[in-house]
Amino acid sequence: MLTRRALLEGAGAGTALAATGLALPKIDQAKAEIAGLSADLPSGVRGEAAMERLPGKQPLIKLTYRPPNYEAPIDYFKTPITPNDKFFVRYHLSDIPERIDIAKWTLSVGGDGANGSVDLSFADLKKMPAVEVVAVNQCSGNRRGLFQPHVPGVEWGYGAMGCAQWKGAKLKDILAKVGLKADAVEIVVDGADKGAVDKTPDFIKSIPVSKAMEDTTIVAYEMNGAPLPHFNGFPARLVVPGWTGTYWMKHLTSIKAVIKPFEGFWMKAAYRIPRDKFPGVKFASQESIGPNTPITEMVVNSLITSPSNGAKIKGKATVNGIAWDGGSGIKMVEVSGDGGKTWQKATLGKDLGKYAFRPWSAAVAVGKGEQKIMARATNNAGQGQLTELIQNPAGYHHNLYAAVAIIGV
Ligand SMILES: Nc1nc2c(c(=O)[nH]1)N[C@H]1C(S)=C(S)[C@@H](COP(=O)(O)O)O[C@H]1N2
Ligand SMILES: [Mo]
Repeated sequence: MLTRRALLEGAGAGTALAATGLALPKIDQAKAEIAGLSADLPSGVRGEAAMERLPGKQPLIKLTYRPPNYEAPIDYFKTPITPNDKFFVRYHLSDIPERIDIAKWTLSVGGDGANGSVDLSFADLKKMPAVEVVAVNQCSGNRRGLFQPHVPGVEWGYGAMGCAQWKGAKLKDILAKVGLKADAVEIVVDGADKGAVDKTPDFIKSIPVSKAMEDTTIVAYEMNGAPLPHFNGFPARLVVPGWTGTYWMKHLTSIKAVIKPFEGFWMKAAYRIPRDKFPGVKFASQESIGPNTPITEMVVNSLITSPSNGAKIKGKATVNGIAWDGGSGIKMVEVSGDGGKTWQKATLGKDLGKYAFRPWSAAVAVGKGEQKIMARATNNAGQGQLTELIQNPAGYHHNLYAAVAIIGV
């Protein structure tokens, strides 16, 4: 359980008040803009949100405290690798582990789709051949708060995402320790957090065997060269490059191969999208257990990291940002300085791999008065961002063109 004491330990001077549970100071519009909180979010959300420090973290935008849901301000995306202490935090269940003793931690591997079972210690995991992959972890509901009309759920702005270099053991090597049966269809993963107290069903997820067998699907114990931060899944989490964050189980405790589609609440009832409305690989075994289909790969997207909303610019704006997708890689980013009337190609920055944030920059001419600077990315599969949202009940896959309003002087 995340206690007030734990929060206080990590609270910086300016945030101690919030951590005591006393009335939170309301942040005003100007401050919210600096924090990178979108002006498009519902006013209720904007009023409640506050910059707050979790233990071991820089200030993040708190959307809910229990369970902890904290997103990164836009400023934190100025580098294509998100530092560990600036990485967003998302939990579904209030009863999250406080500290995990790696000497006692075990990862149980088995299930009716496996030929046997084994308990791995943290040392066992670290002894296995290690793989490294740079990959974006983005919540399916990132930007949900920008959906019009509004949909229920955590009203995220732009920052429920981050990109890190993950290091760990291949899931397929772990599964090879027990051996998969020929009729195994999914790999089910569970973490140490629980929902018993508030009656929320335990957070358990599954991925298809085909995704589990990819060389970059790993049980990670390192993030950007350091142990995983507590709130990002210490001591080990699943990393599923290309797929939205929901499958990236934190505080991993069990891996089970199963011969029937897993029907837990978080597979059957949540994290689903209408069939055939979005691109992305199909999660075939799950399609038999509902009218809709599980969300899988991220859609192509971009974010303008500078200039920020309201900046005053004379003549020419240097526009910087990042682009990403579900793993085909970014082919092109275009930028407009005139609200989408004309577009020019941005220069792509360093390629850290097909699952990573791709930095880009462009210099565009801007006129006088309020101007809209926009960006749109295209991936190697030829998919682009949208000008109109594909409506879906849970507000997933928001990938409208990126835009900031600046003042030409
Ligand atoms: N144990 C556990 N793992 C979890 C979750 C959770 O609630 N509990 N949420 C998932 C979701 S929906 C997302 S978006 C990512 C967020 O990862 P982060 O908190 O490290 O940023 O964790 C995933 N793994
Ligand atoms: Mo998520």
